[in-house]
Amino acid sequence: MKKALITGVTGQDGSYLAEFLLAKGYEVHGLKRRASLFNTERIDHIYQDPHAPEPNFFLHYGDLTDTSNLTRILKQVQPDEVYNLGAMSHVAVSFESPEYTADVDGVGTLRLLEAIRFLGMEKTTRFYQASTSELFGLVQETPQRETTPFYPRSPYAVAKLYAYWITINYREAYGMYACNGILFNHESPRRGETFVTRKITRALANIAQGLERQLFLGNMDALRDWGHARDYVEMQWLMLQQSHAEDFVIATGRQYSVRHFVEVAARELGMEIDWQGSGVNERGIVAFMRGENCDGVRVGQTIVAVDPKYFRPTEVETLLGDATKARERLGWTPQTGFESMVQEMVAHDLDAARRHKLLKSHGYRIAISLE
Ligand code: NDP
Ligand code: GDR
Repeated sequence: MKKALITGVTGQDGSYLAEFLLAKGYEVHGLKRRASLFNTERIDHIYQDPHAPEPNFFLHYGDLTDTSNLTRILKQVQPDEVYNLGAMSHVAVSFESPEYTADVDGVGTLRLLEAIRFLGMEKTTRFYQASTSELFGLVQETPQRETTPFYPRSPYAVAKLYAYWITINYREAYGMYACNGILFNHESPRRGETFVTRKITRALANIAQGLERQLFLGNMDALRDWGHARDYVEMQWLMLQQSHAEDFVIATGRQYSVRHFVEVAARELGMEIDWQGSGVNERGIVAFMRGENCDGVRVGQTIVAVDPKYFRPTEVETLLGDATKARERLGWTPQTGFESMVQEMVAHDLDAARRHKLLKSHGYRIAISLE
């Protein structure tokens, strides 16, 4: 039985990857952070009581800022594969906490690699680094592929640039099987609530059900290449199953604006949006509605508005990936298209909004943050 260690197992990708590896018969170990509230919601459905007979999913308290703890867990688990998905992953927040982001996302990767080497596991443990399309930043070529020059535009992207190169350096210096997956944005119903796609599907579902009035967004012209997280974790695994380590771009090859995402999600809920104004005065107004999914709004209601507080000091305006190498060498193609992904996210958040509405109607107070 192969053993895998996943940092960031409580995150979106970590939860899908853990499911995927368990289904492949792996023994899966995950690093989770201590928090004052439970932070395992995304993996509760696969949690196993360690006292159960023959458990194959284990959680270890740890943090990418703590070398001794990473070394101890690696020594104890002796994983065949390490997936480094843990990160302070929010681009906008990285401008608020740049030093912490560098420590976790940049130096954290070094800590893991160095612990593997220090323990003498560099020839037996394969390493996956969660690299990102944010490395391309101010894009130098379209579409972006493995050879496109990088131009990071945030403390997050700069920290990930360090992680990208230190992964390659350990591969070249010590012969480690270590590789970078340069993944473009990928989403799902498990996406963190403050990333733009989930923020939109969650807020529009709440608005449609009459639980909230308006969604405030930043740059609606930003263009992204959005795939489904479930498809992308399979590629993370595939990258570690090759005869030698290489880096791969993973993307759908299609891009849409944030505004278009709003339109598709609204339509899914039965609302057509009429855009009025531009820049910070831009408004999305309900032009037409149908069906019971949106009986909490009325025609003429402004449901989307721009709040400049969501603009970033330096923005990544456009990203579009070319995953030809992954298609040809890994035989990988994404299964879920853009529209089905939005549908799945909206259905999930509409269901949650209905449950909240029911609770509210029975006198329960519910807190909904639309940040
Ligand atoms: P999430 O934000 O959903 O998950 C991040 C995970 O990292 C969480 O489990 C989080 O723990 C954990 N984490 C945060 N800080 C630390 C720390 N100091 N020590 C240990 N663990 C920590 O991200 P995603 O699942 O979306 O992304 C996974 C990885 O892929 C990240 O590295 C991200 O930067 C990268 N990436 C993501 C893309 C995407 O579109 N989703 C695209 C390209 C790259 P907790 O739950 O306690 O907060
Ligand atoms: P991104 O994702 O920065 O691409 O990083 P995010 O969803 O945060 O932003 C995408 C684009 O939407 C614009 N935007 C807003 N973004 C947020 N979060 N909130 C808003 O209100 C809003 N309004 C407009 C942003 O300006 C941006 O242009 C994600 C993360 O998962 C990273 O960890 C990962 O590396 C990259 O994707 C690839």
